[in-house]
Amino acid sequence: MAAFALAGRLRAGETVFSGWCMMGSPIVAETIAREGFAAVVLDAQHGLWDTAGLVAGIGAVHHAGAAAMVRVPLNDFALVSRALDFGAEAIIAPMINNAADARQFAAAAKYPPLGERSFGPPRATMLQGQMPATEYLPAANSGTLTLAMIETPEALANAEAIAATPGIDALFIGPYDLSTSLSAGKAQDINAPEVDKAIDQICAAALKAGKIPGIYCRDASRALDMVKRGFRFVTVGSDFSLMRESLAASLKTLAVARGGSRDAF
Ligand code: 3PY
Ligand code: MG
Repeated sequence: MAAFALAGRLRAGETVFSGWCMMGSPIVAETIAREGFAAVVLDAQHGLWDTAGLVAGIGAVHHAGAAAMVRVPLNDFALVSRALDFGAEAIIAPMINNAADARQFAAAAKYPPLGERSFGPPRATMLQGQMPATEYLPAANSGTLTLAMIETPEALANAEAIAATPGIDALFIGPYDLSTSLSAGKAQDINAPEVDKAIDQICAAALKAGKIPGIYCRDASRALDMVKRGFRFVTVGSDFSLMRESLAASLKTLAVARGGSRDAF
């Protein structure tokens, strides 16, 4: 795999689809990568990843030919630098609500003069083909990506300022939190008109700043719709949801064949 391939493709204007892994298992992450996704997000916010799992999972995804990305927990800016040192090629940070949050995120992810990332990436340089430190240092700021999640009314109001923050490479919409917060906790409806309008507004804010618009999608058909609306980094399903849907479909087939009973397969 070419060095920093994911950033290269997205910065060149390509559209990239990514898998999403919550189970905290390197083999599950690798399986998603081997099916052919260009990237796999290891979700350490709501998923089950611990530190050792992330190190192994990032290597497994990389060796399967895909870019490993990590979603860090809320406000865990220490893990931003650490996951990049482990070899993640992109970091997704949840609930980036304003330009100050965006600056904190960029500071952890980018080396000076853009940020304050501390230098020490032996695993990342190994995964990038034993790249010497003297090559990694000047290449890493553009070779790795920061995706700021827009998930609240405050973030929506500040989307242009967040996108314009130096060191932020992409806006990434979390439609479920966005719908929850826009409805003040009354609903989780990602198709509600106010959510739909916000989605277009956030996409436009990213494009205006010359940044990458990204969004989380539950399935492939919604992912394709979002690409038509201008998104270029689009995640498709998650290991939990895909596994449950596939198991439910198998059980339904068995139940139909057995006259409607779901007992004792
Ligand atoms: C959201 O929709 O809120 C997300 O964070 C997607 O993972
Ligand atoms: Mg969220």
